Amino acid sequence: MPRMTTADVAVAILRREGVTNAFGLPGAAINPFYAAMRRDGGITHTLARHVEGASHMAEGYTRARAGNIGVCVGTSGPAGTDMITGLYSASADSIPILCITGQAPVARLHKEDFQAVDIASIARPLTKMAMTVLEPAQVPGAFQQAFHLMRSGRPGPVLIDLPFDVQLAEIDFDPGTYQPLPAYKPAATRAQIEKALDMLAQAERPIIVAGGGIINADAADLLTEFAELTGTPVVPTLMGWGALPDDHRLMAGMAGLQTAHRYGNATVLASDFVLGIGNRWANRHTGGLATYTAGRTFVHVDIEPTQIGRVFAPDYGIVSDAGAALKLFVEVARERKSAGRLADRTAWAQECRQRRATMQRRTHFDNVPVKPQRVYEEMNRAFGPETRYVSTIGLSQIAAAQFLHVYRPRHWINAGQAGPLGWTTPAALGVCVADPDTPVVALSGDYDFQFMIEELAVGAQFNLPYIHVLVNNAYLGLIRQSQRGFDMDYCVQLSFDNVNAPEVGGYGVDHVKVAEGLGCKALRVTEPGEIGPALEEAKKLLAEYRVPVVVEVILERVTNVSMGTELDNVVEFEDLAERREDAPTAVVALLD
Ligand SMILES: Cc1ncc(C[n+]2csc(CCOP(=O)(O)OP(=O)(O)O)c2C)c(N)n1
Ligand SMILES: [Mg+2]
Repeated sequence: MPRMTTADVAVAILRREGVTNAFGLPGAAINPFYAAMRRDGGITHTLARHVEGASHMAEGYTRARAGNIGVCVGTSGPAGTDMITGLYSASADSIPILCITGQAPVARLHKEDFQAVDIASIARPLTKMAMTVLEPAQVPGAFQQAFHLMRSGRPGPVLIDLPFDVQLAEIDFDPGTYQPLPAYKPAATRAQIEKALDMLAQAERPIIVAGGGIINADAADLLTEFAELTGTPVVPTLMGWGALPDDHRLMAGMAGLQTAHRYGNATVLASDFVLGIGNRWANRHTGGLATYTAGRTFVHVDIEPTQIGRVFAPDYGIVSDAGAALKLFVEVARERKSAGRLADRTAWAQECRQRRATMQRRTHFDNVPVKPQRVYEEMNRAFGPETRYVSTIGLSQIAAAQFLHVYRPRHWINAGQAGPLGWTTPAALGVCVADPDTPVVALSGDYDFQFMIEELAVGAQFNLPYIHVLVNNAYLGLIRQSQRGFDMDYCVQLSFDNVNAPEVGGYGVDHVKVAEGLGCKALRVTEPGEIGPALEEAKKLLAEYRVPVVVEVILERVTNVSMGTELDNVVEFEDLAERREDAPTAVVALLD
């Protein structure tokens, strides 16, 4: 039996579990683990500039590809606390990441040792397991259990904290016979699917609300097949966006208070039956529950039993992995179709499509300073269906969801629930590591961009090329808009006269200089007509230099983006599209 340090055991297990990449930064207390990674040589390590960045890189890495588990590594004390935000956003969006931290030696844990913090207790509410491994012989079991939990049921993150002496202790371990534990995924029964389909058959205007669970289960094709078989229009949630291509005839638009389409909300309100699959009735999707649920029957399919009924009581709940449920939905629907037992939904689907073709927001503005809507129109022209978008939060992200197009699962990568500012840059880098062959376009407001701007150097150092569209309004735009309710504009301005950069015209930070200083390429545009050419130029720079390329668009300072409090009370601030030229890149052409 080979005898090895538990740090070597941990690395051997990571390899056996399929890990090829890690994101992190070393410190003294995690050096034994780094030494083991070095000895092994099979894990590519990306050195973050901030440990929170490493945790978001791990999230981006997981979110980009089915089956991936991002690993982030840091030392004891502040490294673990820095990664707490990543654990939060991962757990909130059901994303597995494994966070590994160093720790003070076991005998000194209670002595207020240098950088000794009880990270497992801090991480516990945000993880499926958070464990300081005190016994060396427990290390194999801890890692084996970590992978089992991350993959089972509702996916989520795990933290394993390794005291310095535990990492160095030797145990007997045979990597050759190590076997990952099977993941537990509950599956719907045929009787349950039959019942749900019976309920759907009773409806006249059914829709499917497709959540991120479908993406997690890698079941987008099954969703599409089921929607097509039954002719049911699909409303993806923000986390499910891309499960059905935006140009699919049954794509009915997104619903919600912010990241939503007018036609998506109208279709939800017109429906009489909602089949939610792998979704969690997020409050910014539902808005007020009375409006959302009135007059509708609900079936809710979710992998986590305690999610059923958490937000409101559905008429029927099924505990199942989204993929397993959809497989049966397709099977039974196919049988019913060949028996002539499926209702014809053509008229209802056509009605939804008609809404899509008539209820559009205007994107074409020629104003200087640029209106944000125009940026997305230009992005739609410049970036094709192969593009993967990464964004976090703010007016920038909300408008992106309203105006951009997403055609494939995992091509809208967003920290949907937690929305931690600064997430975009490191997450985009993690996405680039996971899939270097697909073009990545990140989108940030100026504040999100400034939060973890140092991570751009990681992209330059490790040649992780992507385009970062930066929409600069020199404002905490979303918060400025929400302060209208308090009749104030307080502590939300990012503008100042930059003594080194009068050319930024009072917008404060010179992002171009900072990005260049960090080893990236950067362009700034101020006119709407310059956006398209700048995006094309960015593609060239990216191909030539293989580093992140920032395209900053100077926006008008104040724009209010459509949002509201209820699905039937979303406030529009701009003229709506009336002619094709008003929304020239809309997927469904506006009916004249
Ligand atoms: C860590 C953190 N603090 C505060 C917030 C609240 N918040 C949400 S959006 C936003 C402003 C974002 O500004 P910017 O990135 O410039 O985007 P804009 O809304 O201007 O497009 C703030 C402060 C947050 N999401 N995360
Ligand atoms: Mg801003």
